[in-house]
Amino acid sequence: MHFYVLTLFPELIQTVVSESIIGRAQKKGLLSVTAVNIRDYSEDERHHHVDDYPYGGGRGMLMQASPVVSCCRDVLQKTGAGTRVIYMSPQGKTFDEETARELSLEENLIFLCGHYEGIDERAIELCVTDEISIGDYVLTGGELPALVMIDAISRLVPGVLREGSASEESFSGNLLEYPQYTRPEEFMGLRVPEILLSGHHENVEKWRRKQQIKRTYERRPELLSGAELTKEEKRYLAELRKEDCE
Ligand code: 4FV
Repeated sequence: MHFYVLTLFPELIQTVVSESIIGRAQKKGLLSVTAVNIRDYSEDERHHHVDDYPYGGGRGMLMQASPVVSCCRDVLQKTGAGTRVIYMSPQGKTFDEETARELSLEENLIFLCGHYEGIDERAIELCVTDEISIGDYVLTGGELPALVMIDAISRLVPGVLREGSASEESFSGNLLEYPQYTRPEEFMGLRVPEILLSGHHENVEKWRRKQQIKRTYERRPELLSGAELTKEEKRYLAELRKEDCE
């Protein structure tokens, strides 16, 4: 899988993706991340300007359409015209695990990182296939959102994580993850739940599912509608709801 990040801060991207799991995955040839500097496509030979004042007034500066479109089209030459071009912005569809799974099936992905107050709308019309937001807050640039998405997508690429570890976790099956413990058995007076020391795998599995249902019910009840629960688990959820009403 190949990621292309169109940005005014290529070093920021290279620094982060050369470390840890993504760094190792690149060394193993499982994926690649290429940062492309939009400033290299500025029409302004002398100062390489890429921003200008917004028509109609208003605060801040905007990225000009020309360097963005030239940069994007140059990368599309390499990846092919059908490549998805993702623009990170608060106006986009909110990113989630399902979107990460969908995008992890692509061969190439292009991320367009805005800066200043954003990008001239015409560049978005001409280049962007998907506008995605990582949350309802405003950042100084699209680089961190692009890195968040590359991280979430990369760990779903076969071979990047130890086999199977991506399958039983938060949002897989629409439930939050169960609490986890490691040595020592007692820490500052707090003990690991006995069930986890029992070695009785089936009971451990049951306990973990109950913990997932309880946590999801307490913290993200809206997720439960999409969760597949057994009859016994539905009874347990009903008990939780009943306790709540008492
Ligand atoms: C953002 C978000 C975000 C807006 C203007 C970059 C900034 C600046 N991107 N999810 N939230 N982008 O705040 O994706 O250009």
